[in-house]
Amino acid sequence: MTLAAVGLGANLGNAARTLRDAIDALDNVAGTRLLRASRLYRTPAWGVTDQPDFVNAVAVVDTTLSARDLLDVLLAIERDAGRVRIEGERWGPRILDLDLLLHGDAIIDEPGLRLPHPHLHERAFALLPLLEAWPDAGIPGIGPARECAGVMAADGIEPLP
Ligand code: PH2
Ligand code: MG
Ligand code: MG
Repeated sequence: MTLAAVGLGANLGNAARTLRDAIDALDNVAGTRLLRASRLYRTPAWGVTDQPDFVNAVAVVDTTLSARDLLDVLLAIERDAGRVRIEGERWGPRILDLDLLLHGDAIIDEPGLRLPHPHLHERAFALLPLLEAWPDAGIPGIGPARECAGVMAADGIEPLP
């Protein structure tokens, strides 16, 4: 079994509802058990800032799936939620985004699969919920997630009521 962290995000449609449903879907994946989920957070858009706020969360699972197989499952859950990928589009608004943030201590750089997630250590919207669900999380090749979050502004990030 491997501990993996999944980042959830959405800023189109009923984002909170979509994230809750996606967390349920993760718990129903064969060979995968939901261990913990963070609260849902409202977060200002990062990267491309001219778009609606996001709702973000992190789920921690225990899984027998390889990183690649888990990624394929995440993409299928995104599609089921109505996500349509637009060619060349980066960091734009989305109905549901599921990112594999960590898969055990894997360091992988393959087409479509980079672990740890290449932006995890610089994104408060991912680090804060990760630390809530998994306070001791480590980012392979980088260090404790807590240390990354400690040096980062978290302006405007707040848990949903
Ligand atoms: N996802 C992005 C780009 N920017 N900003 C926030 N706050 N939350 C996200 O999930 C997010 C983002 C691309 O995946
Ligand atoms: Mg993403
Ligand atoms: Mg993604």
